[in-house]
Amino acid sequence: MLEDTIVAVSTPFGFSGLGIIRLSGDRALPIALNIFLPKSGISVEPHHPALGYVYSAESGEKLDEAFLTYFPKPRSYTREDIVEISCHGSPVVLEETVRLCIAEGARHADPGEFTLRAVINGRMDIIQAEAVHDLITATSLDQARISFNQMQGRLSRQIENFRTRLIHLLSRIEASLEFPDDDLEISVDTIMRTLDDTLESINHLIGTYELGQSLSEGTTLVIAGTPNVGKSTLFNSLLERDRAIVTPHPGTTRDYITEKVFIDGALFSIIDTAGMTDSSHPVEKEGIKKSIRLAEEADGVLLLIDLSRAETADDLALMKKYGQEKTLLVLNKNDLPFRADIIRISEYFSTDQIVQISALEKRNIEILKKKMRAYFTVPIKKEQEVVLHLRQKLLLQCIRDHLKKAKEMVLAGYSEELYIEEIRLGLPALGQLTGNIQAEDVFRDIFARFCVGK
Ligand SMILES: Nc1nc2c(ncn2[C@@H]2O[C@H](COP(=O)(O)OP(=O)(O)OP(=O)(O)O)[C@@H](O)[C@H]2O)c(=O)[nH]1
Ligand SMILES: [Mg+2]
Repeated sequence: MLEDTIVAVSTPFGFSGLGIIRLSGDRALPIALNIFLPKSGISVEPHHPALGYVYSAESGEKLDEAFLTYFPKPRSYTREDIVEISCHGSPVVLEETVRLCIAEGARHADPGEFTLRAVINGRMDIIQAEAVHDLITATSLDQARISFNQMQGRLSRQIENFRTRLIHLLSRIEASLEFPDDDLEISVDTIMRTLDDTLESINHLIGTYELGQSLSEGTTLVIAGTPNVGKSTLFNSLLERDRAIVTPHPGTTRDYITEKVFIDGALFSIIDTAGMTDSSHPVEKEGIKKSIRLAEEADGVLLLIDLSRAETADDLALMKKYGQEKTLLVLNKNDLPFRADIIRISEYFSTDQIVQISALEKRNIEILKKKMRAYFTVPIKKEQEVVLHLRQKLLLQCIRDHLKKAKEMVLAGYSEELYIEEIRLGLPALGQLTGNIQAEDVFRDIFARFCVGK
């Protein structure tokens, strides 16, 4: 499969100023020069864009004015010869240019095939390849930063470090078994320390997965409260558009609505719910059940109270229920005269959990947003490593389970042969993390999730 030269459009489909076509493989340059006429003659200097025309040899017709850049192997993304043709971003022109390349002997690339080649040719490992995908699809700057660092190989080095540490441990134990008289004995303390240190680092990485998920999926917040307190009005204010129906009648929202929104660079998934009250209406009842379940599962709750009316038993019950860490108390309708007893309703919350707003007049919405950012999102340290993929987490859990078992065996006084076997069983999982194994099928499976052109 690596013998043929592949081609694809590398920029997204659509009308744009520029669109790039990429060829990779031994015949990348000859194929490109059959469909491209450099203005300066026939020579193309590596790494220097050459201006010219895309043209059809069949009809002799010029199709577009474009730049061609040649990246000879091995200093290219795939470590093969690469040619990039930068045309105008017209889908018709780009597709025709690809067709011309195919007519000259190139093959249309499969999804992710450029990156697959980069991995197979040793330019990057699987974690780095996944990071390329993550960087492109990042939904926040934090996620882009983490992906960039992983693309540069930081997480891969950490995984490689675990592997080297364990292989070193195994070889020391084996040497002590094989040459018992040569003073090579390794103490149980040293074995336990290595296992403990490695386990601690692996557990720490596994623990970051949840943070990774909240970065890519967004922090889920439920807007909860009794009917008519202004939940849907707040939902619309946070989204800055009229998404949910608002009426003066209690019980307007029956089913929940979810929307994603960026607040100060962080992604939130906000859910507007049915007002929680003791309703006997079957539809309302069902909606309320859902609201309660969503609030339990969410990362946080914005509990809304209407300041313009005296607090009800339902309001107080909700405050009691949600007066805990993951809730902000939002006192709404502060444009109207207050009828609620603020001291009484604030009882279950600390002052930094409370904010007064008018969802209708958009008062203090910015303050609420700042509080949401500070209260519900974890600041990411610059150097922090975060596991972003379930695949990575599952493999880390696999190695962790083997190391834990090995540790228990050491403590229970099992023979060295038995517990080193247990450690050895965990090593393939570390290999699979970076792709430090020759399993092309595993690679293909992973890269099939990518888009064409990457
Ligand atoms: N004066 C004032 N009125 C508001 C404010 N927020 C909402 N309202 C009004 O309160 C009424 C109910 O608003 P909604 O947003 O539908 O309330 P809700 O909590 O979603 O109601 P349900 O879906 O029925 O549970 C509407 O008439 C809104 O215009 C506010 O800050 N000030
Ligand atoms: Mg509503």
